[in-house]
Amino acid sequence: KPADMAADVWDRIKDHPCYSEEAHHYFARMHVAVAPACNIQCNYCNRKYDCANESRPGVVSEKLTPDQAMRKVVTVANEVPQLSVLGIAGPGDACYDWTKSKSTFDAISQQIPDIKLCISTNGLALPDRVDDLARMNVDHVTITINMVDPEIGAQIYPWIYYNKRRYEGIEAARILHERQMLGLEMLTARGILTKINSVMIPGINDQHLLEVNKWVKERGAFLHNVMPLISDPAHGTHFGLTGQRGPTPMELKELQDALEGGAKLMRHCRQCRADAVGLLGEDRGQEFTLDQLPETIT
Ligand code: CLF
Ligand code: SF4
Repeated sequence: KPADMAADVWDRIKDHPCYSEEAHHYFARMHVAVAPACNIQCNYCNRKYDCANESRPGVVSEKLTPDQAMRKVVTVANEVPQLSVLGIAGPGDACYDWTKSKSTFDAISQQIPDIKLCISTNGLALPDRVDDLARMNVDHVTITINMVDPEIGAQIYPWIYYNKRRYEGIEAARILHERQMLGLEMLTARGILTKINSVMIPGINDQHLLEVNKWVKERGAFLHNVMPLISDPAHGTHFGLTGQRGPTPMELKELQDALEGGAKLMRHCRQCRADAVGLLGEDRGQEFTLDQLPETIT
């Protein structure tokens, strides 16, 4: 246990592969892709990926119903002894279509009471879900926060859908920003551990992420994970089409080094798919596709 960490916090992260660098060598996570829809548009999204909210090569995740997700988790739990965390991280937003995420968590925690529940969101719907998350003992929440300045936000998010209407431009980014900060503060007030994912977009928010780091640290974020934009025109992302490039490994490392001393950094993220299974960096998802799952769980 790190010397500066409280014993109860260590207890809650020591078998979570994303929250503890040490744990990622020994413990596995799995994602169930039960969240198909999203309430915002990010210029880097192609709706195929997840916690990292990224676009990467590969096949589209198989979308699951809560019942299929439950069968998948029980099957994986029987075959992957290192499994400790179940996450909902896409391919859309896990807090938007709440019925699906909530019934998935309920069903799974009934079958496997000791599995840790984890969720990843863009934050827009988050404040409305915090009480449910606390009640379901979800102890790990990731919010993707790419800006704290709506002027910068407007270059990343063309629109959001909120309170039954569509907002665009700076107004949209301001609402998203306010909801993200509110959600983070509410989680911190309830003692839920939070991780902030930020996508580093050169020329748009790279230097600004120093500011983001300060804001989230002040609001109690447990970890800050800065990830490179992966923008490949072949995947049809907006940034791919406009020729926006991602950072070089050197640029990413320079920014991470500049962030040292602020909110604690995560440096071992592997930008997982919405249906990833296994240790970080290992993806056994293809071993557990729907056609390979048992019809019923006994
Ligand atoms: Fe999944 Fe995300 Fe939970 Fe981890 S992934 S919902 S916090 S269990 Fe982890 Fe993957 Fe990086 Fe995410 S390595 S993309 S940080
Ligand atoms: Fe895509 Fe995630 Fe952004 Fe929604 S929040 S548009 S799913 S990257």
